[in-house]
Parts: sequence; C-alpha cells; structure tokens
Amino acid sequence: MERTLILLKPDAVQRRLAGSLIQRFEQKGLKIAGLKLVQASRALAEKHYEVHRARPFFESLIQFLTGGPTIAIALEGPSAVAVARNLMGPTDGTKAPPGTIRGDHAISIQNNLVHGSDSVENANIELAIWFQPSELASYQSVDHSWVIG
Ligand code: IDP
Ligand code: MG
Repeated sequence: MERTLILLKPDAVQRRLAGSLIQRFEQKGLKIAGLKLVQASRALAEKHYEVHRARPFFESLIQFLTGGPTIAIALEGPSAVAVARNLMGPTDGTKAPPGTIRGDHAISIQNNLVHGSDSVENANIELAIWFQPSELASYQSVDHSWVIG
C-alpha cells in the first residue's frame, strides 16, 4: 500500500470541479485517508513548491496556489503515486490526452487543476507538509477484498 498527496488546486475549487475530480480518484479504487480545505499561506505554498524556486514561473505559481482555497487529499492504494499521476495526465493541459483529468478539463500549463506527488519519497515529505499525523486515518474499506483482491 502507498499513500500519495493530491491537491485540488484553487482553479479546481473555483471551477466547482472538486466533487467530480474526487470521484475519479475514488472510482479508480484509491481510498481517501485524509481530506481538508486549506487556504495556503505563502510559506506553505513555497515549502510545497520549493524544488521549483529557481524556475521563471515560481512567483506566478505561488500566486496561483495562494489565490484561493486548495483541497488537500491523502489517497491510499496499490502504487497510489503512479496510479494518481496517470489519472492526472501530463503537466501541460494543452498536451494532456483526453481521458486524463488535465486532458479533459485543463488547457493551461499552470492552471492544471491537480497536484500529485511524483515519488513515494516525495509523497511522504508532501503529506507531512499538508497533514498532521492525526489527520490521516488508517482503515480498511469494506470492499477491499473485491477491489484489491
Ligand atoms: P506536475 O504538477 O505535473 O508534477 P511540475 O513540473 O512539478 O508538474 O510543476 C509543478 C507545477 O508548476 C505544475 O503543475 C504547474 O502548475 C506549474 N508549471 C509547471 N511548468 C510550468 C510552466 O512552464 N509555466 C507555468 N507554470 C508551470
Ligand atoms: Mg511535480
């Protein structure tokens, strides 16, 4: 079992896509282990995107992520990091294939609706940035043996 951090970025919340995007992750079989609405501070946004600090789009990205509330979600399941990234599609909405979240709903490289951790190591770091340990639940869903086998 793996956990990954998903963010429904402020554009997803503003466009009222949150429910349908959560549904896509749930329908795949990923389980919600934590979920909250957060108005990210500049400090939180900078910590999350620290790896991109030197990039020319960094300031714009921070303005975007702090420009409205974000829904932070901890998702759990087999290969959750890769499974979630595949559901999201590539970064650039203009290039993301139909059938992916970004391919179906995004046409911007910055305003691409979702964040998903890109490795198990980064997932653990990012989950700790957005969630207290007590905000993450460990439980087995009732259909576990049917969904996971
Ligand atoms: P990812 O979200 O697909 O992992 P990253 O390369 O990690 O993509 O970039 C983080 C975020 O920064 C992207 O999701 C997007 O919002 C923004 N971003 C990435 N590249 C650009 C760019 O060239 N211009 C503007 N924003 C960008
Ligand atoms: Mg990334």
